[in-house]
Amino acid sequence: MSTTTERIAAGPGTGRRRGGWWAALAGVVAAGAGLALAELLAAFVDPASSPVLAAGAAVVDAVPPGLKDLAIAWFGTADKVVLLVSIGVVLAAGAALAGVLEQRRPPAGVVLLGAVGVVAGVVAALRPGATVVWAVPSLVGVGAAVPLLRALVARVPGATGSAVGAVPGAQGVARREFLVWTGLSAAAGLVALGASRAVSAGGRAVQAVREAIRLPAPATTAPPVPAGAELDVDGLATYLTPNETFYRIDTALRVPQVNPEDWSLTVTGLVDEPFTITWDDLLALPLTEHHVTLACVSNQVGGDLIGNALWLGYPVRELLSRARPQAGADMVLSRSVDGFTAGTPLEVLLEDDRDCLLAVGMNGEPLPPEHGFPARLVVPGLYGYVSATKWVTELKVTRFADDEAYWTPRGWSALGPIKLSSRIDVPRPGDNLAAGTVTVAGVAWAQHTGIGRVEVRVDDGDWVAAEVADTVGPDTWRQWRYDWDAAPGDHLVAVRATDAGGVVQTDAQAPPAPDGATGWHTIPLTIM
Ligand SMILES: Nc1nc2c(c(=O)[nH]1)N[C@H]1C(S)=C(S)[C@@H](COP(=O)(O)O)O[C@H]1N2
Ligand SMILES: [Mo]
Repeated sequence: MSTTTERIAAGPGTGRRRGGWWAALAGVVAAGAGLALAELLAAFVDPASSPVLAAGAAVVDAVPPGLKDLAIAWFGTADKVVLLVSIGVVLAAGAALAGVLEQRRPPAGVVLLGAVGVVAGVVAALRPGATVVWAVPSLVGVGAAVPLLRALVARVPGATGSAVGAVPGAQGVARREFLVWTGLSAAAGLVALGASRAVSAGGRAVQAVREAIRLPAPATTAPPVPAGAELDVDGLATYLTPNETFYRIDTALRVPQVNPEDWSLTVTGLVDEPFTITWDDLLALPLTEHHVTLACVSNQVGGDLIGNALWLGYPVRELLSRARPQAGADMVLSRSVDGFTAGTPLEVLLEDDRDCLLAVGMNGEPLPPEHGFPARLVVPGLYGYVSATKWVTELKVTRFADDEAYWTPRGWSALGPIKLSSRIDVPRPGDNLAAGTVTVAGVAWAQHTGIGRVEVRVDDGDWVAAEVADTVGPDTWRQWRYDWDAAPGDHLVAVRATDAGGVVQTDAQAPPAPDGATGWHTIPLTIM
């Protein structure tokens, strides 16, 4: 055991210190090779059984609602990348620590590595939809990493207690042997990683199936989008949002790859006639087309977690009627392959004049994988977290008193009707604007009720009516514009909407949690 004086004496650049860096490198390489092996096995077991993805998913599920909002506010849709990179940094630091510990206080490094591996295995096996087999990639990975760590640390050059390095004059040989071992281990890890990529070609197979799909023509077509729905203002959100730029929000770190051939939807729970339909059954049914503006409850005032698309699908109402819900039921818990659930009021789904769809198409093509391929729910008027389950495989008719959806115990309201809102898209704060006519434009939405009026206010002036564009119906947003005669100076421009029922958008400011943000979108503009 080293004494304090010895440790102080061993300053920067000494053998001991260098041994520490080598040991850290040994830790990173051993853990990395083990992880790569785990990834390779996970590609066979289930991609979501990968220790990194399983741990990441567990972190996502455990994150308190306030933090989720912050993550979305700071990183937007990049929050997942940020999470995965953070996990990588923590893992690398932990692995380096394990290397150093194993060198200085054996078997502390092995114990640390082993414990992390076992915990990862347990976490993976406890994921929704997981089986005990999901623990295998983590356990085998750590099973390989532990002896590798011992072997590499034993070859750390120049370290006290190191078998080879202790012999004076043998430093060069020792270093070479260590580097050969670490190099080979790292190479093996990279090969395993490459192989895991090749094996998870399952994702590409689903992609190919998706591209080959020709969706049937709708039995009930949507009304054509009127020419007057598009005001053609530069920088204004288009009436229809292209799939490529449609916002994406979900808890999935890796987009679930669901092959329609293996997919089915089961209607179950408090029903007289539970049943299951396959992909072919679904496509053989008369499908309906409908434009719906989807919105996320996490959207801030003025935010962009909202988009409008043409959906193609089968009315959920028909599916439910066929199953014949029992008296007392008041909720449908829809479940995704990835374990996510949403709780939707049964009566909303049964309404005759509300086109709630089990959707298979989005803007004329099969759902993109990240938007729920092969099937998802779309409910006009409700936030996505209580209605829009992607990769949906089960509709369980139940009661709010008996079942809770994913976000409910995480601080979000069980009920989530979309709040009347409006947004300014142009100009942007900071734009160079000259005095004279400045076009202010944006969108306003009150799904399923419809927008009646949009007004703009500059500074402390009066509210003045904006021009409101056409729409296909009440379930989508509407564009609006106002040609403002702008005078030089600093100004605050605000917008507010009134719904088709005469309700005026509130100026009371509320944050997204627990049931949606409110307040008037107000932006500062400087006119030169
Ligand atoms: N399986 C699954 N479906 C989900 C979610 C999820 O996390 N997992 N998030 C919901 C939320 S919060 C929203 S706002 C919408 C977003 O749908 P989009 O990503 O297609 O825009 O999907 C909903 N469906
Ligand atoms: Mo959402």
